[in-house]
Amino acid sequence: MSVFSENFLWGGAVAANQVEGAYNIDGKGLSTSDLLPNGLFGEIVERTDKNSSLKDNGIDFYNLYPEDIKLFAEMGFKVLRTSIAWTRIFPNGDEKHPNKDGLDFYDHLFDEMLKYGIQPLITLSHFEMPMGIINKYGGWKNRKTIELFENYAVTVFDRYKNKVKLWLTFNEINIALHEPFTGVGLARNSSRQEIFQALHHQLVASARVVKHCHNIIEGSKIGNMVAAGLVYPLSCNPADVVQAMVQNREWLFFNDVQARGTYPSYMTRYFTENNISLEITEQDRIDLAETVDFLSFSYYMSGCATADENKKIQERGNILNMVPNPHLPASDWGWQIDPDGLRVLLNTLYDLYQKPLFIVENGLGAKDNLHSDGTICDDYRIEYLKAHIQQIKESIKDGVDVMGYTCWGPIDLISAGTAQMSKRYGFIYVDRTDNGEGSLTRMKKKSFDWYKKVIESNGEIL
Ligand code: BGP
Repeated sequence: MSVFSENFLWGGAVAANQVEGAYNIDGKGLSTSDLLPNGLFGEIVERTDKNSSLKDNGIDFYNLYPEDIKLFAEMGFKVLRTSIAWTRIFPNGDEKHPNKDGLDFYDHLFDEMLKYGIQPLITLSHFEMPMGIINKYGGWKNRKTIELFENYAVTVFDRYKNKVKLWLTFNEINIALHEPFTGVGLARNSSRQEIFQALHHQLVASARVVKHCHNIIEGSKIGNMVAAGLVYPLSCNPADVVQAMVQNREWLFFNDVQARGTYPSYMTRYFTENNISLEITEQDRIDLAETVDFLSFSYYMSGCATADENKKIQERGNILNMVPNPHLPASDWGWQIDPDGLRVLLNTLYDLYQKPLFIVENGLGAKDNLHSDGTICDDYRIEYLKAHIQQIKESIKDGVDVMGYTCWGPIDLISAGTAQMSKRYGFIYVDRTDNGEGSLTRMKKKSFDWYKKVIESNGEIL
């Protein structure tokens, strides 16, 4: 018998802005992602016909999704995580009526998944919001954005209530602390006061939407999503241990609010010491009490924390700045690989919140070699995923309730951080280069059959 439950949700995860392309087709409006041709940390550019980006066409999932979903089905996916581009439904964010073409597109997409028995797991906002809301209302710093987001969420809940039962509110909600433009639609030089107020609005919006989801969709489950920035103390010096505790709270705090329904007490101290004073209404407090059904997170790597200023060599990782761990190897992009960290993380989250956990992103971004005979031997990817799934197993044995695992990028896509095609995560290779050349042909990598077996054996054969 497998350690994984019979209905364990195996699958993969992508996001609209990294696969769909069709950035201005069928009435779609401009989103924050369309202004970041070089990725999350690149320059914010004004959108003109001249400054195109790889994301404009992505991997053309907008047109090729039937082929891709067929391949996911062949691997045996039980679930596929993707997002709805808010700007396909409300191009500027504040229209009275939704865009019919946008709604139709997702109807067809979800039908295609359901045809193969693949459950959609849908993120409402994955690194994109309408530029219309930023230009007119100032993004999430304005309370009005809560209402606009609710209206969008209610529209899609109503529309897809018979097709989509699993939802996530905001992708990596903690990104705003590192990249406020993508996170909350604010300028990069915004103050902590402004960012935390915007985040407060986002947390209230998330809680309100959780309530709508429960009311509108029978049998629904909705979770939050945080980038897990797990750090260990760089040494056993107690000062490093304290520093690690403080740094871990920077991302745990979001789980506290979304799973427990109130701000944790340590944030009171943080706000006071940093002269941050949030406007929180009585109604906000009531709204926040509606908590998520499960916690979800992305996990790619861990890092270290130190109190020693000289050792704080900040290396830019995923979205989080961490001190490198001398015991761990790293990916081609310098992300340190730590399967054991996943067990630490799952146990920590379960001990703290006792809610089911869903690993909705995990994977290895690597350069792949396409051989002349059309094969791609991505043993390094298999090794990475195998080691991580092994640690999920250990966690389940520890008693942790894990609902599912959707590894990141089951098909090659445009990377979020650097907007590159060459940073490949997929079991399926896509013929496209960083220059935008290529036929977009899909090809199975060695890992394709491997993952198929993992799912077939419910995690027994790794
Ligand atoms: C997370 C994002 C994803 C994804 C992933 C990998 O932060 O939620 O959108 O892209 O990281 O990052 P990258 O694409 O930069 O390799």
